Amino acid sequence: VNMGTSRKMSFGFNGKMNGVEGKTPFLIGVSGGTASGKSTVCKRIMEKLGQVDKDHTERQVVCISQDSFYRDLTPAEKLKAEKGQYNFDHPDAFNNDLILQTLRDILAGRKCEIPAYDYRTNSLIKDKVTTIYPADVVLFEGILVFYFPNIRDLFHMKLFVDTDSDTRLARRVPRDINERGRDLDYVLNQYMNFVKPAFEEFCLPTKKFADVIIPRGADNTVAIDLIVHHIWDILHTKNGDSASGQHPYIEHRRTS
Ligand code: UZR
Ligand code: MG
Repeated sequence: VNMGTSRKMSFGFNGKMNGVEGKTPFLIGVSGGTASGKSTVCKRIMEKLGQVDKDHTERQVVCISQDSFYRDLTPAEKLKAEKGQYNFDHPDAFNNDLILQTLRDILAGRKCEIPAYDYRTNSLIKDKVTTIYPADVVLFEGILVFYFPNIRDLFHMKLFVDTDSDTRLARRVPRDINERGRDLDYVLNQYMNFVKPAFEEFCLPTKKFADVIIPRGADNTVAIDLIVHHIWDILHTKNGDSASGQHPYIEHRRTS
Protein backbone atom coordinates (compact mmCIF):
# COMPACT_ATOMS: atom_id res chain seq x y z
CA VAL A 1 0.00 0.00 0.00
CA ASN A 2 1.37 3.36 -1.01
CA MET A 3 0.18 6.15 1.15
CA GLY A 4 -0.20 9.81 0.38
CA THR A 5 2.87 11.70 1.41
CA SER A 6 1.19 14.36 3.44
CA ARG A 7 -1.01 13.84 6.45
CA LYS A 8 -2.71 17.17 6.32
CA MET A 9 -6.28 17.36 5.20
CA SER A 10 -6.02 19.14 1.89
CA PHE A 11 -8.58 20.76 -0.32
CA GLY A 12 -10.00 18.83 -3.19
CA PHE A 13 -10.31 19.83 -6.81
CA ASN A 14 -13.45 21.79 -5.98
CA GLY A 15 -11.85 23.51 -3.05
CA LYS A 16 -14.73 22.60 -0.82
CA MET A 17 -14.44 21.50 2.75
CA ASN A 18 -17.66 20.64 4.43
CA GLY A 19 -16.94 19.98 8.05
CA VAL A 20 -15.64 16.54 8.88
CA GLU A 21 -16.02 15.20 5.38
CA GLY A 22 -13.37 16.29 2.92
CA LYS A 23 -12.89 16.19 -0.79
CA THR A 24 -14.09 13.51 -3.13
CA PRO A 25 -11.13 11.89 -4.84
CA PHE A 26 -11.07 10.65 -8.41
CA LEU A 27 -11.46 6.90 -7.93
CA ILE A 28 -9.89 4.51 -10.45
CA GLY A 29 -10.42 0.75 -10.47
CA VAL A 30 -7.68 -1.40 -12.00
CA SER A 31 -8.36 -5.06 -12.70
CA GLY A 32 -6.84 -7.93 -14.68
CA GLY A 33 -5.70 -11.49 -14.12
CA THR A 34 -3.10 -12.53 -11.59
CA ALA A 35 0.38 -11.20 -12.40
CA SER A 36 -0.98 -9.13 -15.30
CA GLY A 37 0.91 -6.08 -14.07
CA LYS A 38 -1.87 -4.28 -12.19
CA SER A 39 0.41 -3.02 -9.42
CA THR A 40 3.03 -1.86 -11.93
CA VAL A 41 0.43 -0.01 -14.02
CA CYS A 42 -0.74 1.74 -10.85
CA LYS A 43 2.84 2.61 -9.96
CA ARG A 44 3.46 4.08 -13.43
CA ILE A 45 0.26 6.12 -13.27
CA MET A 46 1.31 7.50 -9.89
CA GLU A 47 4.81 8.37 -11.13
CA LYS A 48 3.64 9.96 -14.37
CA LEU A 49 0.87 11.91 -12.71
CA GLY A 50 3.63 13.45 -10.61
CA GLN A 51 5.75 14.28 -13.68
CA VAL A 52 2.93 15.73 -15.74
CA ASP A 53 1.57 17.76 -12.87
CA LYS A 54 3.32 20.99 -11.98
CA ASP A 55 1.62 20.97 -8.62
CA HIS A 56 2.48 17.40 -7.87
CA THR A 57 3.69 18.35 -4.42
CA GLU A 58 0.08 19.24 -3.72
CA ARG A 59 -1.41 16.32 -5.56
CA GLN A 60 -1.87 13.22 -3.52
CA VAL A 61 -2.25 9.88 -5.23
CA VAL A 62 -2.89 6.76 -3.22
CA CYS A 63 -2.96 3.11 -4.31
CA ILE A 64 -4.84 0.41 -2.44
CA SER A 65 -4.85 -3.31 -3.19
CA GLN A 66 -7.85 -5.63 -3.03
CA ASP A 67 -5.47 -8.22 -1.53
CA SER A 68 -5.54 -6.21 1.71
CA PHE A 69 -9.18 -7.22 2.01
CA TYR A 70 -8.83 -11.00 2.03
CA ARG A 71 -11.09 -12.50 4.70
CA ASP A 72 -9.47 -14.02 7.73
CA LEU A 73 -9.79 -17.79 7.37
CA THR A 74 -11.50 -20.10 9.84
CA PRO A 75 -9.24 -22.87 11.22
CA ALA A 76 -10.86 -25.33 8.79
CA GLU A 77 -10.26 -23.01 5.83
CA LYS A 78 -6.68 -22.50 6.97
CA LEU A 79 -6.05 -26.24 6.82
CA LYS A 80 -7.50 -26.33 3.31
CA ALA A 81 -5.27 -23.42 2.31
CA GLU A 82 -2.16 -25.23 3.54
CA LYS A 83 -3.05 -28.18 1.33
CA GLY A 84 -3.71 -25.89 -1.60
CA GLN A 85 -7.43 -26.61 -1.53
CA TYR A 86 -8.74 -23.16 -0.72
CA ASN A 87 -9.94 -20.90 -3.51
CA PHE A 88 -8.38 -17.46 -3.03
CA ASP A 89 -9.53 -16.44 -6.48
CA HIS A 90 -13.25 -16.64 -5.71
CA PRO A 91 -15.21 -13.41 -5.13
CA ASP A 92 -16.27 -14.67 -1.68
CA ALA A 93 -12.64 -14.92 -0.52
CA PHE A 94 -12.72 -11.15 0.03
CA ASN A 95 -14.42 -9.12 2.71
CA ASN A 96 -16.61 -7.34 0.18
CA ASP A 97 -18.63 -5.43 2.79
CA LEU A 98 -15.42 -3.89 4.07
CA ILE A 99 -14.31 -3.05 0.52
CA LEU A 100 -17.62 -1.29 -0.13
CA GLN A 101 -17.50 0.59 3.16
CA THR A 102 -13.87 1.61 2.62
CA LEU A 103 -14.49 2.92 -0.90
CA ARG A 104 -17.56 4.83 0.31
CA ASP A 105 -15.45 6.38 3.08
CA ILE A 106 -12.81 7.32 0.55
CA LEU A 107 -15.38 8.90 -1.75
CA ALA A 108 -16.79 10.85 1.19
CA GLY A 109 -13.30 12.19 1.94
CA ARG A 110 -13.06 10.35 5.24
CA LYS A 111 -9.78 8.84 6.35
CA CYS A 112 -9.93 5.09 6.69
CA GLU A 113 -7.92 2.10 7.80
CA ILE A 114 -6.86 -0.76 5.56
CA PRO A 115 -6.03 -4.19 6.97
CA ALA A 116 -2.66 -5.81 6.29
CA TYR A 117 -2.46 -9.31 4.78
CA ASP A 118 0.33 -11.87 4.89
CA TYR A 119 0.51 -14.29 1.91
CA ARG A 120 2.86 -16.64 3.70
CA THR A 121 0.43 -17.38 6.50
CA ASN A 122 -2.73 -16.65 4.46
CA SER A 123 -3.98 -14.43 7.24
CA LEU A 124 -4.51 -10.87 8.35
CA ILE A 125 -1.66 -9.35 10.33
CA LYS A 126 -3.01 -8.62 13.78
CA ASP A 127 -2.82 -5.04 15.01
CA LYS A 128 -1.43 -3.81 11.70
CA VAL A 129 -3.46 -1.37 9.67
CA THR A 130 -2.54 1.30 7.15
CA THR A 131 -4.27 4.62 7.44
CA ILE A 132 -5.38 6.13 4.16
CA TYR A 133 -5.77 9.89 4.25
CA PRO A 134 -8.00 11.84 1.86
CA ALA A 135 -6.30 12.09 -1.53
CA ASP A 136 -6.94 13.59 -4.96
CA VAL A 137 -6.66 10.34 -6.87
CA VAL A 138 -7.20 6.87 -5.43
CA LEU A 139 -6.33 3.71 -7.35
CA PHE A 140 -7.91 0.43 -6.24
CA GLU A 141 -6.37 -2.64 -7.89
CA GLY A 142 -7.25 -6.33 -7.74
CA ILE A 143 -8.34 -9.41 -9.66
CA LEU A 144 -12.03 -8.97 -8.84
CA VAL A 145 -12.62 -5.26 -8.24
CA PHE A 146 -15.24 -5.14 -11.03
CA TYR A 147 -17.11 -8.28 -10.00
CA PHE A 148 -19.79 -6.92 -7.65
CA PRO A 149 -21.97 -4.23 -9.26
CA ASN A 150 -22.24 -2.12 -6.09
CA ILE A 151 -18.44 -1.90 -5.86
CA ARG A 152 -17.90 -1.57 -9.62
CA ASP A 153 -20.31 1.37 -9.86
CA LEU A 154 -18.24 3.45 -7.46
CA PHE A 155 -15.31 3.92 -9.86
CA HIS A 156 -14.98 7.08 -11.95
CA MET A 157 -12.67 5.22 -14.32
CA LYS A 158 -12.19 1.49 -14.89
CA LEU A 159 -9.00 0.00 -16.36
CA PHE A 160 -8.39 -3.62 -17.29
CA VAL A 161 -4.81 -4.83 -17.69
CA ASP A 162 -4.91 -7.45 -20.44
CA THR A 163 -1.79 -9.61 -20.45
CA ASP A 164 -1.50 -13.06 -22.09
CA SER A 165 -2.13 -15.91 -19.68
CA ASP A 166 1.18 -17.63 -20.45
CA THR A 167 3.02 -14.42 -19.65
CA ARG A 168 1.06 -14.16 -16.42
CA LEU A 169 1.83 -17.76 -15.45
CA ALA A 170 5.51 -17.24 -16.21
CA ARG A 171 5.49 -14.31 -13.77
CA ARG A 172 3.26 -15.90 -11.18
CA VAL A 173 5.40 -19.03 -10.64
CA PRO A 174 8.64 -17.31 -9.56
CA ARG A 175 6.67 -14.73 -7.55
CA ASP A 176 4.86 -17.39 -5.51
CA ILE A 177 8.07 -19.35 -4.97
CA ASN A 178 10.32 -16.40 -4.08
CA GLU A 179 7.96 -13.97 -2.39
CA ARG A 180 5.23 -16.19 -1.03
CA GLY A 181 7.32 -19.17 0.15
CA ARG A 182 5.78 -21.98 -1.93
CA ASP A 183 7.09 -24.89 -4.00
CA LEU A 184 6.57 -25.48 -7.70
CA ASP A 185 4.12 -28.36 -7.25
CA TYR A 186 1.90 -26.31 -4.96
CA VAL A 187 1.96 -23.30 -7.25
CA LEU A 188 1.10 -25.21 -10.43
CA ASN A 189 -1.65 -27.23 -8.73
CA GLN A 190 -3.20 -24.11 -7.28
CA TYR A 191 -2.98 -22.44 -10.66
CA MET A 192 -4.67 -25.27 -12.55
CA ASN A 193 -7.31 -25.99 -9.89
CA PHE A 194 -8.29 -22.49 -8.82
CA VAL A 195 -6.44 -19.53 -10.31
CA LYS A 196 -7.03 -20.30 -14.00
CA PRO A 197 -10.67 -21.49 -13.76
CA ALA A 198 -11.60 -18.60 -11.45
CA PHE A 199 -9.96 -16.11 -13.81
CA GLU A 200 -12.10 -17.43 -16.65
CA GLU A 201 -15.28 -17.56 -14.61
CA PHE A 202 -15.08 -14.37 -12.52
CA CYS A 203 -12.37 -12.00 -13.73
CA LEU A 204 -12.32 -12.19 -17.53
CA PRO A 205 -16.09 -11.52 -17.88
CA THR A 206 -15.58 -8.20 -16.06
CA LYS A 207 -13.32 -6.93 -18.85
CA LYS A 208 -16.42 -5.65 -20.65
CA PHE A 209 -17.04 -3.16 -17.85
CA ALA A 210 -13.67 -1.47 -18.35
CA ASP A 211 -13.46 2.00 -19.90
CA VAL A 212 -9.96 1.26 -21.14
CA ILE A 213 -8.31 -2.10 -21.79
CA ILE A 214 -4.53 -1.99 -21.59
CA PRO A 215 -2.85 -4.68 -23.72
CA ARG A 216 0.53 -5.91 -22.41
CA GLY A 217 0.20 -4.04 -19.15
CA ALA A 218 2.96 -1.82 -17.83
CA ASP A 219 4.99 -2.13 -21.06
CA ASN A 220 2.27 -0.18 -22.81
CA THR A 221 3.62 3.30 -22.23
CA VAL A 222 1.36 4.86 -24.89
CA ALA A 223 -1.80 3.65 -23.11
CA ILE A 224 -0.49 4.74 -19.73
CA ASP A 225 0.43 8.19 -21.07
CA LEU A 226 -3.05 8.61 -22.57
CA ILE A 227 -4.69 7.60 -19.30
CA VAL A 228 -2.48 9.92 -17.25
CA HIS A 229 -3.22 12.87 -19.52
CA HIS A 230 -6.94 12.19 -19.29
CA ILE A 231 -6.79 12.08 -15.49
CA TRP A 232 -4.76 15.29 -15.52
CA ASP A 233 -7.37 16.99 -17.73
CA ILE A 234 -10.20 15.98 -15.46
CA LEU A 235 -8.40 17.16 -12.35
CA HIS A 236 -7.61 20.54 -13.87
CA THR A 237 -10.49 21.51 -16.14
CA LYS A 238 -13.26 20.57 -13.75
CA ASN A 239 -12.02 22.93 -11.08
CA GLY A 240 -14.44 25.34 -9.49
CA ASP A 241 -17.57 23.45 -10.39
CA SER A 242 -18.62 23.24 -6.79
CA ALA A 243 -21.34 25.91 -6.92
CA SER A 244 -23.90 23.47 -8.27
CA GLY A 245 -23.12 21.13 -5.38
CA GLN A 246 -22.87 18.41 -8.00
CA HIS A 247 -19.83 16.28 -8.19
CA PRO A 248 -17.84 17.39 -11.26
CA TYR A 249 -16.78 13.81 -12.00
CA ILE A 250 -20.33 12.55 -12.23
CA GLU A 251 -20.46 13.07 -15.97
CA HIS A 252 -17.43 10.83 -16.39
CA ARG A 253 -19.11 8.09 -14.52
CA ARG A 254 -20.80 5.27 -16.31
CA THR A 255 -23.41 2.95 -14.95
CA SER A 256 -23.11 -0.58 -16.18
P1 UZR B 1 -2.37 -10.72 -7.76
N1 UZR B 1 -3.26 -15.31 -2.97
C1 UZR B 1 -2.39 -16.21 -2.44
O1 UZR B 1 -1.61 -16.80 -3.16
N2 UZR B 1 -2.42 -16.44 -1.11
C2 UZR B 1 -3.26 -15.81 -0.27
O2 UZR B 1 -3.22 -16.04 0.93
C3 UZR B 1 -4.15 -14.88 -0.84
C4 UZR B 1 -4.13 -14.67 -2.19
C5 UZR B 1 -3.25 -15.10 -4.42
C6 UZR B 1 -4.54 -15.51 -5.02
C7 UZR B 1 -4.68 -14.70 -6.27
N3 UZR B 1 -4.52 -16.88 -5.28
O3 UZR B 1 -4.47 -15.47 -7.44
C8 UZR B 1 -3.58 -13.68 -6.16
N4 UZR B 1 -4.06 -17.88 -5.00
O4 UZR B 1 -3.12 -13.75 -4.81
C9 UZR B 1 -4.06 -12.29 -6.48
N5 UZR B 1 -3.80 -18.98 -5.05
O5 UZR B 1 -2.99 -11.37 -6.40
O6 UZR B 1 -3.49 -10.00 -8.42
O7 UZR B 1 -1.29 -9.78 -7.24
O8 UZR B 1 -1.85 -11.82 -8.59
MG1 MG C 1 -0.84 -7.76 -7.00
